[in-house]
Amino acid sequence: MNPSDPLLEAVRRGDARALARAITRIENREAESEELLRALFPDSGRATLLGLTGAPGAGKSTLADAIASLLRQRQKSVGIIAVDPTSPFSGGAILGDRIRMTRHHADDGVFIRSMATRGALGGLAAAAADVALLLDAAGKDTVLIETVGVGQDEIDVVRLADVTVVILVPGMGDDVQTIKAGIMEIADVFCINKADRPGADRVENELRAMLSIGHRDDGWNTPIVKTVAPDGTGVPELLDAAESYIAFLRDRGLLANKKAHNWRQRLLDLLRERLLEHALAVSGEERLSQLAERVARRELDPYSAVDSLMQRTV
Ligand SMILES: Nc1nc2c(ncn2[C@@H]2O[C@H](COP(=O)(O)OP(=O)(O)OP(=O)(O)O)[C@@H](O)[C@H]2O)c(=O)[nH]1
Ligand SMILES: [Mg+2]
Repeated sequence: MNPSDPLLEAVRRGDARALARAITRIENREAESEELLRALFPDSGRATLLGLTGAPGAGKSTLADAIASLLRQRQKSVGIIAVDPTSPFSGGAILGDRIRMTRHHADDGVFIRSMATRGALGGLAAAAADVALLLDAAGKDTVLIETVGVGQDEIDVVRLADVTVVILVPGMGDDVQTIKAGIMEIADVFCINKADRPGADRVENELRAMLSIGHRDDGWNTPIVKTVAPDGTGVPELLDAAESYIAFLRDRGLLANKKAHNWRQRLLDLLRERLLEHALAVSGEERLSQLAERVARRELDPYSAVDSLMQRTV
């Protein structure tokens, strides 16, 4: 890509329309998007990536909004990526995102984008990671990545964050015991949102009991912060807790390790995607379909079918 390409220049300036256009390219997996990201890579690496995950309706969007407002007061620019693997809609606003888009819409310092498409190969987590890189290169100081915490997809999404906040709420049936182990393990900070509702103290006690049993490998004591997102109560403390974790990692020289660990995962994802693309390009979709039909007719076992696809590839 030409270094003086107007789109590249506009993205670097943080121009919202250029960002929207670039993200659409990433989502549609257009060939130029890779060139764009390659060219922008040297500009990235400065933003703090903050993951927010929790059950549907836990208040992720409202919290992201409140955090963005606080960061804006501190003259920081913000990108928000709302990733919803359960929604078939994309390319604009989903659900509550419309509301905050109007709230921050006059402010160039906040860029918000919802993502829901699943690429044929690679998937949503990879696309979200590319968008985070883009916003980072566009000069956003903090990139908030909001995702519904229900399955592997969202665990993949938050894995790209420097710090992950897991949001719980009182009385939604997601008692601490019933929360998926995978989600609990990725929490660097716990947020009990809707603390204005009864039962917040109970959730806190259960969490404390749970945290007192296990210890993290990195020695971090996972803090618990109570918030009421709509009026911003507890949001400064939540941001402090997230920033403390990053400082903790940095002070111990662990931040570079964590980033390398995350990149290792990304590289594996990219490799998987490239190899698959290559294999399918070499063998052809038709050959794949033929083999699938033969397996379905029990003429061929699936392992031999894959072997045959591999042999053509290498
Ligand atoms: N009482 C109370 N309501 C809250 C609080 N935070 C959010 N809400 C409300 O909870 C509802 C869901 O909030 P969202 O921010 O849309 O939640 P979300 O987690 O982004 O939801 P999805 O994106 O649909 O998964 C909204 O009606 C909010 O106004 C809170 O601290 N207290
Ligand atoms: Mg939301």
